[in-house]
Amino acid sequence: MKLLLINPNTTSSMTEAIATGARAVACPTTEIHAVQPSFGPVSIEGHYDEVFAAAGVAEQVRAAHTWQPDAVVIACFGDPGLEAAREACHAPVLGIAEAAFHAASMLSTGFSVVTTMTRTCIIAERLVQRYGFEHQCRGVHGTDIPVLSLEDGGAQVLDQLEQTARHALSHDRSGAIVLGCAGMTTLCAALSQRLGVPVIDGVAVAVKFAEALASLHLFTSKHGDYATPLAKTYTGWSAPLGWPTAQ
Ligand code: 2AL
Repeated sequence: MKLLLINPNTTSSMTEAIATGARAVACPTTEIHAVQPSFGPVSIEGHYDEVFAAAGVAEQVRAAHTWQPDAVVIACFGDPGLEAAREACHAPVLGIAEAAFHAASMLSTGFSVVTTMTRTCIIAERLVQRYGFEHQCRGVHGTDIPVLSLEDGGAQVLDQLEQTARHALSHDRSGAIVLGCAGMTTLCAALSQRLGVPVIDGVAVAVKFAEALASLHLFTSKHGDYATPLAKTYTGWSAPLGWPTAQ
Protein backbone atom coordinates (compact mmCIF):
# COMPACT_ATOMS: atom_id res chain seq x y z
CA MET A 1 0.00 0.00 0.00
CA LYS A 2 0.99 3.65 -0.47
CA LEU A 3 0.97 5.78 2.68
CA LEU A 4 1.29 9.55 2.56
CA LEU A 5 2.92 10.75 5.81
CA ILE A 6 2.60 14.50 6.32
CA ASN A 7 4.74 16.34 8.84
CA PRO A 8 2.75 19.61 9.13
CA ASN A 9 5.80 21.63 10.18
CA THR A 10 8.60 22.64 7.82
CA THR A 11 11.63 21.11 9.55
CA SER A 12 13.01 18.51 7.15
CA SER A 13 15.14 16.72 9.79
CA MET A 14 11.94 16.15 11.77
CA THR A 15 10.16 14.86 8.66
CA GLU A 16 13.00 12.37 8.18
CA ALA A 17 12.94 11.28 11.84
CA ILE A 18 9.17 10.72 11.70
CA ALA A 19 9.52 8.80 8.43
CA THR A 20 12.23 6.57 9.95
CA GLY A 21 9.97 5.81 12.92
CA ALA A 22 7.02 5.10 10.62
CA ARG A 23 9.05 2.78 8.36
CA ALA A 24 10.31 0.87 11.41
CA VAL A 25 6.76 -0.25 12.27
CA ALA A 26 5.20 -0.41 8.79
CA CYS A 27 4.68 -3.62 6.83
CA PRO A 28 7.47 -4.31 4.32
CA THR A 29 4.94 -3.82 1.52
CA THR A 30 3.96 -0.33 2.72
CA GLU A 31 5.56 2.45 0.69
CA ILE A 32 5.84 5.59 2.82
CA HIS A 33 6.05 8.97 1.10
CA ALA A 34 7.02 11.54 3.77
CA VAL A 35 6.35 15.20 2.98
CA GLN A 36 6.10 18.61 4.64
CA PRO A 37 4.43 21.87 3.58
CA SER A 38 6.29 24.34 1.35
CA PHE A 39 5.43 27.14 3.81
CA GLY A 40 4.63 27.63 7.46
CA PRO A 41 6.19 27.31 10.89
CA VAL A 42 9.26 25.18 11.65
CA SER A 43 7.40 23.78 14.66
CA ILE A 44 3.80 23.90 15.81
CA GLU A 45 3.51 25.19 19.36
CA GLY A 46 0.31 27.23 19.50
CA HIS A 47 -2.89 28.28 17.79
CA TYR A 48 -1.21 30.74 15.41
CA ASP A 49 1.27 28.11 14.19
CA GLU A 50 -1.57 25.66 13.79
CA VAL A 51 -3.52 27.81 11.31
CA PHE A 52 -0.65 27.77 8.82
CA ALA A 53 0.15 24.11 9.51
CA ALA A 54 -3.43 23.16 8.61
CA ALA A 55 -3.16 25.06 5.32
CA GLY A 56 0.16 23.28 4.70
CA VAL A 57 -1.53 19.91 5.24
CA ALA A 58 -4.19 20.89 2.69
CA GLU A 59 -1.44 21.88 0.25
CA GLN A 60 0.30 18.51 0.62
CA VAL A 61 -2.90 16.48 0.33
CA ARG A 62 -3.63 18.35 -2.91
CA ALA A 63 -0.08 17.86 -4.18
CA ALA A 64 -0.20 14.09 -3.55
CA HIS A 65 -3.47 13.64 -5.40
CA THR A 66 -1.84 12.20 -8.52
CA TRP A 67 0.14 9.68 -6.40
CA GLN A 68 -3.20 8.30 -5.13
CA PRO A 69 -2.25 7.24 -1.59
CA ASP A 70 -4.15 4.36 0.03
CA ALA A 71 -4.00 6.16 3.38
CA VAL A 72 -2.80 9.46 4.83
CA VAL A 73 -1.30 10.14 8.27
CA ILE A 74 -1.03 13.67 9.67
CA ALA A 75 1.96 13.58 12.04
CA CYS A 76 1.42 16.46 14.44
CA PHE A 77 -0.30 16.07 17.78
CA GLY A 78 -2.80 18.89 17.15
CA ASP A 79 -4.12 16.94 14.13
CA PRO A 80 -4.05 20.17 12.05
CA GLY A 81 -6.18 20.08 8.94
CA LEU A 82 -7.49 16.57 9.67
CA GLU A 83 -11.09 17.18 8.66
CA ALA A 84 -10.11 19.29 5.64
CA ALA A 85 -7.85 16.43 4.50
CA ARG A 86 -10.74 13.99 4.90
CA GLU A 87 -12.87 16.17 2.60
CA ALA A 88 -10.04 16.22 0.08
CA CYS A 89 -9.29 12.46 0.15
CA HIS A 90 -11.05 9.24 -0.69
CA ALA A 91 -8.38 7.33 1.27
CA PRO A 92 -8.63 7.11 5.07
CA VAL A 93 -6.91 10.03 6.84
CA LEU A 94 -5.62 9.59 10.38
CA GLY A 95 -4.36 12.16 12.87
CA ILE A 96 -1.80 10.97 15.39
CA ALA A 97 -3.67 12.36 18.41
CA GLU A 98 -6.95 10.68 17.48
CA ALA A 99 -5.13 7.39 16.73
CA ALA A 100 -3.17 7.55 19.99
CA PHE A 101 -6.29 8.21 22.09
CA HIS A 102 -8.03 5.20 20.54
CA ALA A 103 -5.00 2.94 21.13
CA ALA A 104 -4.50 4.13 24.72
CA SER A 105 -8.15 3.59 25.58
CA MET A 106 -7.85 -0.05 24.47
CA LEU A 107 -4.83 -0.62 26.73
CA SER A 108 -5.87 1.05 30.00
CA THR A 109 -8.96 2.54 31.62
CA GLY A 110 -7.23 5.89 31.84
CA PHE A 111 -4.25 7.52 30.14
CA SER A 112 -2.20 10.69 30.51
CA VAL A 113 -0.72 12.81 27.75
CA VAL A 114 2.85 14.10 28.09
CA THR A 115 3.53 16.87 25.63
CA THR A 116 5.93 19.69 24.78
CA MET A 117 5.17 23.31 25.69
CA THR A 118 2.60 23.82 28.46
CA ARG A 119 0.79 26.33 26.23
CA THR A 120 -0.06 23.47 23.83
CA CYS A 121 -1.88 21.48 26.53
CA ILE A 122 -5.14 23.25 25.68
CA ILE A 123 -4.88 22.01 22.09
CA ALA A 124 -4.66 18.39 23.29
CA GLU A 125 -7.39 18.95 25.89
CA ARG A 126 -9.76 20.27 23.24
CA LEU A 127 -9.02 17.30 20.99
CA VAL A 128 -9.80 14.98 23.90
CA GLN A 129 -13.20 16.68 24.17
CA ARG A 130 -13.83 16.78 20.43
CA TYR A 131 -13.04 13.08 20.00
CA GLY A 132 -15.03 12.07 23.11
CA PHE A 133 -12.20 10.74 25.31
CA GLU A 134 -12.99 12.83 28.41
CA HIS A 135 -13.60 9.68 30.45
CA GLN A 136 -10.32 8.04 29.43
CA CYS A 137 -7.90 10.97 29.38
CA ARG A 138 -7.01 11.77 32.99
CA GLY A 139 -4.57 14.60 32.37
CA VAL A 140 -2.44 16.51 29.86
CA HIS A 141 1.02 17.49 31.10
CA GLY A 142 3.44 19.96 29.52
CA THR A 143 7.21 19.60 29.86
CA ASP A 144 8.14 22.96 28.32
CA ILE A 145 10.54 21.15 26.01
CA PRO A 146 10.42 22.98 22.65
CA VAL A 147 9.52 20.70 19.72
CA LEU A 148 12.85 21.26 17.99
CA SER A 149 14.81 20.41 21.16
CA LEU A 150 13.41 16.89 21.19
CA GLU A 151 15.68 15.78 18.38
CA ASP A 152 19.08 16.53 19.84
CA GLY A 153 18.15 17.00 23.49
CA GLY A 154 19.90 13.77 24.52
CA ALA A 155 19.64 12.24 27.99
CA GLN A 156 18.27 15.42 29.58
CA VAL A 157 15.15 15.37 27.37
CA LEU A 158 14.53 11.71 28.09
CA ASP A 159 14.98 12.28 31.84
CA GLN A 160 12.54 15.20 31.78
CA LEU A 161 9.92 13.22 29.85
CA GLU A 162 10.33 10.28 32.25
CA GLN A 163 9.96 12.53 35.28
CA THR A 164 6.79 14.16 33.90
CA ALA A 165 5.36 10.79 32.88
CA ARG A 166 5.99 9.32 36.35
CA HIS A 167 4.27 12.31 37.94
CA ALA A 168 1.33 11.94 35.49
CA LEU A 169 0.91 8.23 36.18
CA SER A 170 0.67 8.72 39.93
CA HIS A 171 -1.14 12.09 39.98
CA ASP A 172 -3.74 11.06 37.36
CA ARG A 173 -3.89 7.40 38.49
CA SER A 174 -3.50 6.47 34.83
CA GLY A 175 -2.15 3.28 33.29
CA ALA A 176 -0.65 4.47 30.01
CA ILE A 177 1.21 7.44 28.58
CA VAL A 178 0.39 9.07 25.25
CA LEU A 179 3.31 10.98 23.74
CA GLY A 180 2.04 14.44 22.77
CA CYS A 181 4.34 15.24 19.85
CA ALA A 182 5.38 13.54 16.62
CA GLY A 183 8.98 14.46 17.48
CA MET A 184 8.82 12.03 20.43
CA THR A 185 8.58 9.01 18.13
CA THR A 186 12.33 8.35 18.46
CA LEU A 187 12.07 8.35 22.28
CA CYS A 188 9.13 5.96 22.64
CA ALA A 189 11.06 2.70 23.05
CA ALA A 190 13.43 4.11 25.69
CA LEU A 191 10.56 5.69 27.65
CA SER A 192 8.53 2.53 27.46
CA GLN A 193 11.43 0.55 28.89
CA ARG A 194 11.96 3.04 31.70
CA LEU A 195 8.29 3.36 32.70
CA GLY A 196 7.06 -0.23 32.36
CA VAL A 197 3.60 0.93 31.18
CA PRO A 198 2.24 1.21 27.62
CA VAL A 199 3.75 4.30 25.98
CA ILE A 200 1.84 5.22 22.86
CA ASP A 201 3.51 6.99 19.96
CA GLY A 202 0.75 8.36 17.75
CA VAL A 203 2.87 8.08 14.62
CA ALA A 204 3.37 4.33 15.07
CA VAL A 205 -0.24 3.54 15.92
CA ALA A 206 -1.59 5.80 13.15
CA VAL A 207 0.58 3.97 10.60
CA LYS A 208 -0.67 0.57 11.82
CA PHE A 209 -4.33 1.72 11.93
CA ALA A 210 -3.92 3.21 8.45
CA GLU A 211 -2.59 -0.11 7.15
CA ALA A 212 -5.49 -1.95 8.77
CA LEU A 213 -8.15 0.35 7.30
CA ALA A 214 -6.57 0.37 3.83
CA SER A 215 -6.19 -3.43 3.81
CA LEU A 216 -9.91 -3.71 4.55
CA HIS A 217 -10.56 -1.40 1.57
CA LEU A 218 -12.22 1.10 3.88
CA PHE A 219 -12.31 4.71 2.77
CA THR A 220 -13.42 8.15 3.90
CA SER A 221 -17.17 8.54 3.55
CA LYS A 222 -18.20 11.00 0.87
CA HIS A 223 -21.77 10.85 2.12
CA GLY A 224 -22.37 14.09 3.98
CA ASP A 225 -19.87 16.52 5.42
CA TYR A 226 -16.70 14.74 4.29
CA ALA A 227 -17.87 15.17 0.69
CA THR A 228 -15.28 16.57 -1.72
CA PRO A 229 -14.78 20.35 -1.24
CA LEU A 230 -16.92 22.60 -3.41
CA ALA A 231 -15.14 23.86 -6.50
CA LYS A 232 -14.24 27.43 -5.73
CA THR A 233 -11.92 30.30 -6.57
CA TYR A 234 -9.37 31.09 -3.86
CA THR A 235 -7.61 34.42 -3.96
CA GLY A 236 -4.24 35.87 -2.96
CA TRP A 237 -1.46 33.54 -1.85
CA SER A 238 -3.95 30.67 -1.42
CA ALA A 239 -5.10 30.83 -5.08
CA PRO A 240 -3.46 27.48 -6.04
CA LEU A 241 -5.27 25.72 -3.16
CA GLY A 242 -8.85 26.34 -4.28
CA TRP A 243 -10.66 23.15 -5.31
CA PRO A 244 -10.84 22.94 -9.13
CA THR A 245 -13.93 21.74 -11.01
CA ALA A 246 -12.12 18.85 -12.70
CA GLN A 247 -10.99 17.00 -9.53
C1 2AL B 1 3.76 19.18 17.69
C2 2AL B 1 4.01 18.11 16.79
O1 2AL B 1 3.61 16.96 16.91
N1 2AL B 1 4.75 18.65 15.80
C3 2AL B 1 4.95 19.96 16.05
O2 2AL B 1 5.60 20.73 15.35
N2 2AL B 1 4.32 20.26 17.22
N3 2AL B 1 3.01 19.00 18.83
C4 2AL B 1 3.28 19.56 20.04
N4 2AL B 1 2.41 19.33 21.05
O3 2AL B 1 4.27 20.24 20.24
